[in-house]
Amino acid sequence: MPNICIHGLCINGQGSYQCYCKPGYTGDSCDQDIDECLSSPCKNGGTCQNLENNYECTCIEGFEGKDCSININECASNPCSAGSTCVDGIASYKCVCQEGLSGPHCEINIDDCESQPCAHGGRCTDALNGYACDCAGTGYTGASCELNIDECASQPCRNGGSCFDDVNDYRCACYAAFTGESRSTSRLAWPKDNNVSRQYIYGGKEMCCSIAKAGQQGNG
Ligand SMILES: [Ca+2]
Ligand SMILES: [Ca+2]
Ligand SMILES: [Ca+2]
Repeated sequence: MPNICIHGLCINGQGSYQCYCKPGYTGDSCDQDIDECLSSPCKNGGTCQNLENNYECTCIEGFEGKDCSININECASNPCSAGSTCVDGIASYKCVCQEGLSGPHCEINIDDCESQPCAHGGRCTDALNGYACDCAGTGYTGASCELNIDECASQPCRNGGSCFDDVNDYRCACYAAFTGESRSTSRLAWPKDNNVSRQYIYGGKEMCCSIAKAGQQGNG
């Protein structure tokens, strides 16, 4: 006798029979495979394959799971440099860099010295989203070497001499009776004071500190 219930169990009755189908089959003779793909169980563009009492999804790139409902976290491997923010996408990721960094993985430290921010010949050292200026020897100070140091602050001109600030230097206007060691011999570089009691001397330290010897005063 042929099997009347192809994928099921046949129960004999009074002049009749009843088929009880195995899971996944239907029909009077349990001959029809139920298509589990009809309910579209595969999400996010996955492809469904009908199986016996089951289905199988083939996911597109970037998704996983029985129903392709899991967006794979491409940020899990921490592809962006430290301090940057990784934004997960579909089969992709994007790095949002902190200030001062650039590049696909925020791996490039932007050269903040490129704009030459250190004035007056100060030496620039790049940092993260900033720079440091070494103003040594320039006669200037400040974050960008923008401030002319007041060399008169220490009041180097003695005996009533007037101090004039210069770059990395100062000059004193001395009364004629006084002079001092001078780095520069260019006394002529400065106009003679109409008040003949003073002469300008360029450079030097401890200016106007001593009484000029005969022959040293009033030249020029
Ligand atoms: Ca993803
Ligand atoms: Ca930088
Ligand atoms: Ca100065």
